[in-house]
Amino acid sequence: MKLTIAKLCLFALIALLGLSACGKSSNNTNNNAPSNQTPAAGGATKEITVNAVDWSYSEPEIKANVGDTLKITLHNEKGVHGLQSEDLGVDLKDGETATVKLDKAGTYEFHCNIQCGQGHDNMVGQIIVQ
Ligand SMILES: [Cu+2]
Repeated sequence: MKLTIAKLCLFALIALLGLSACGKSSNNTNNNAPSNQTPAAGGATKEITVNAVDWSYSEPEIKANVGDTLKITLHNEKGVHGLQSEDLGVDLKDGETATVKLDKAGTYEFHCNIQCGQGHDNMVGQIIVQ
């Protein structure tokens, strides 16, 4: 007797799982349609070398799209400078490259983080992600 009840329960369980599996697969078909209509923007890899002199950057404004990957290299042309963006987790010294995935739209400031003299505070720029 106990065995029969257990078998019935098992059968009911299998039937329920089967039904829910069918429900899920039909939902997936519906969900795929709208996502195909809105392809993600960006996705390109952008390579930029920023040349630093006393006291400015050659690329004070860098523009990119959401979803892009930015490869940013710092090259010191004159003086000793750094390039840091806390928001993007970038901290470069001369000759270094950082690779950043730009997931969120926004304006990200960067600045020199090596005390380089009287124009140090002018060494700022921004990365604009649209
Ligand atoms: Cu500086």
